[in-house]
This record gives sequence, structure tokens and C-alpha cells, in this order.
Amino acid sequence: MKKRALITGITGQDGSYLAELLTSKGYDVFGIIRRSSSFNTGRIDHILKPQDENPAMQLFYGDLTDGSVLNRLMEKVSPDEIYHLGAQSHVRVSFDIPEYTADVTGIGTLRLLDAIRETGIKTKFYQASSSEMFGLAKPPQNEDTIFHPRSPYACAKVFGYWLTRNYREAYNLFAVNGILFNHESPRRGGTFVSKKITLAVARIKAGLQEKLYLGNLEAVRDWGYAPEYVDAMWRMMQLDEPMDLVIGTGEAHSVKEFVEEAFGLVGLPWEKHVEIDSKFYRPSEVPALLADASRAEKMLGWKPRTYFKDLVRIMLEADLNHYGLSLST
Ligand code: NAP
Ligand code: G4F
Repeated sequence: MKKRALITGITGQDGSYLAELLTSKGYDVFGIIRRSSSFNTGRIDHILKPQDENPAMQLFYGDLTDGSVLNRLMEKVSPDEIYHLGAQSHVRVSFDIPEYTADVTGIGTLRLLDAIRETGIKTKFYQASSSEMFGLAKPPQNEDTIFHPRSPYACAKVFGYWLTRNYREAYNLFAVNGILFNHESPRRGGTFVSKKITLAVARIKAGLQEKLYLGNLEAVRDWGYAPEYVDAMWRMMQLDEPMDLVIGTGEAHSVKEFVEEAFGLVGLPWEKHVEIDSKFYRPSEVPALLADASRAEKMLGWKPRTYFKDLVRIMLEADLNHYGLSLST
């Protein structure tokens, strides 16, 4: 019998890699997408085969703000595993639209968990928790670190984290929190700092842009490679007992180091091209995130394979290719 997985946020960076992974493992994959006035399936079009009689992936319209449709889809799909990746996931934007962020990212998680409880389906639940929840906590951070969220987004994720634990304790649901540190890829949204930098470097190299405007260059992040992180999500769902785990590389670098590395790879002086724009600063910043993922290594046998320098290279190469360039040109 084929396993059935439901993914919220299937059109996002992680959702697209997870859909690839699960279909390659023989799952039937079901995804929830939002209605949009423009196409929003660009990251998954290559695995969507509408002409197939029995497609391995099917999409349904829905929204995390709409509980009734979540209940209906739960009954209709009756998934063995639910990967809840949908969110308003941009930290800076969450200061501009805090109520919406709380509704989608926080209450959206509650709506899903309660749809499982109400319908009584037998399933497992993965919550996309975030290292942002650690906020001001001193690095390195692990599963025992006390949260100190610094944005409406992080507060909403803390709510989702505790709801996931609560439904595990109260209703004996197999529900896990993957506390993932920043992970990037060529599919990363263009307003996150990694992609913003590599795309700008490619465009500057191609002569299409002169300046890159950034905010806080001193912030430090533990950046990993997204395809490896969705593998960790799947492994968590195969555990005998549900548990919460931190996933990250254990290597941290500043935004400035990211800039230096990316510009350095194409031989351009970053100081000539980068300008600071205060609009990209956050009202309260998370200064430094660094994962201690030793428990995940022990419980899942998971280890990162791609570290900072290779990640920057992978992302930059993809953006250069888009403009007909490469690292060797
Ligand atoms: P992403 O690229 O921003 O994708 C977010 C997904 O959520 C998209 O498919 C988006 O749909 C969907 N979505 C947004 N609002 C929705 C709504 N109201 N109803 C239904 N779907 C909605 O995020 P990601 O980087 O793949 O991250 C996946 C999850 O992991 C998120 O929950 C994020 O907060 C969390 N996380 C990410 C990282 C990271 O470094 N990437 C680290 C820790 C945790 P559209 O395509 O239509 O916008
Ligand atoms: O790339 P970012 O926007 O990622 P951030 O805020 O760390 O959040 C990402 O990772 C979280 C996991 O820790 C996820 F939960 C969340 O969903 C998202 O995927 O910013 C990284 C750092 C910040 O300190 C920011 O202040 O880069 C700094 N930064 C400097 N200039 C900038 C910019 N960030 C953005 N987005 N744009 C800038 O121009």
C-alpha cells in the first residue's frame, strides 16, 4: 500500500524539495496551494504531470486561514503523514503584518492540528519550527535552549511549537517539531538575504545592476542546504517515538562573510557595490544562530553534507547560469 503525504506550503522552497523526495520514495503526495492571480507552482511544475491517469502528486486549493477547508481535506486525503510547511515565513515582513502572520503561521498550525483531532484520522504530524524561536538565546542552541523570540514571526512559531507538543501530550498524536536553522538553495525566495545576495552578484556580473542594498551585515546565521533538511524532516517522521530535534550545520557566518564569499567568487570588490539601507533593518534583531544538532545525528543518523562555502557556490552558480554565465567565465 502506497503511503500518502499531505504537504502545506508545497509551492515553497522546502515544499518543492520535499515533494520530490517523497515522490521518489513512492509516496502519493497531496499539496495545498493558495489561489493566486499569477502562477505560483513554478517550483513544482517539473513534478506535476496532470496528463497522468494516476498522478503521484495532486494539488488542492486551500488556505491556512480557512479551517473548514482544512477539515474537509483531512477527510478527503486521509494522509499517513502531514508535513506542515506553510507559513508567512518572512521575519522582516512579520513586523509589517503581525496579525496576519500570527493568523497564518500560528493559528494556522492550530487549525491543522484541530482538524486532525476533529476528523479522528490516524496520521503523523510534522511542524516546521524555526531557530528564530531562540532569538536572543546565546549560541550554540539545542533542544534544551530556552526560547527568546524577537519577531511576530518567531512568536507565532513558538505558539505552533507548543501546540504541537500539547497535541502530542493531550491526544497521543505522533507530532514532532523540526527546529530547523536557516537553509537555502537556488529555489530560495528572492527577498531572503542569501538569494538576494547571489542574485545581485550574478546581475552585477552580467552588467544588469550596479548596487545591492542590504541591512544588518553583522547578523550571524547557520546556513545549510535545503534538500538535506527535507530529508531530516522525513527521517523524523519515521522515528518509533515522536520527538523534537534541532537541525543545522554547526557552522556560523555573518551576512558580511556571505557577501564577501559571493562577490569574491566572481572577482568583484563588494565594497564598491554594497550599500546599507536602514529599511532592511528589523525593529529587533536575532544576532547569532548556531546549531548544536548532535541529538539529531544520534537519533536520525542525519549529518549535513553541504557547508557554507559550497552553499554559496551552488546558489551563485545557479544564478549566473540564469544569465548565461558561470563561475569559470
Ligand atoms: P517559503 O518558501 O516562504 O514557503 C512558504 C509556503 O507557505 C509557500 O508554499 C506559501 O505559498 C505557503 N503559504 C503562505 N501563506 C499561506 C497561507 N495563508 N495558506 C496556505 N499556504 C500559505 O518557506 P520555506 O523556506 O520553504 O520554509 C518552509 C517552512 O519552514 C515555513 O513554515 C518556514 O517558516 C519554516 N522554516 C524555514 C526555514 C528556512 O530557513 N527556510 C528555517 C526554519 C523554519 P505561496 O507559494 O503561495 O506563497
Ligand atoms: O535571510 P533572512 O531574511 O532570514 P531570517 O530572518 O534568518 O529567517 C529565515 O530563517 C529562519 C530560520 O532561522 C526561518 F524561520 C525564516 O522563515 C526564514 O527562512 O535574514 C537573515 C539575516 C537577518 O539577520 C537579517 O537582518 O540577514 C539580515 N539581513 C541583512 N540585510 C537581511 C538583509 N535580510 C534580508 N531578508 N534582507 C536584507 O536586505
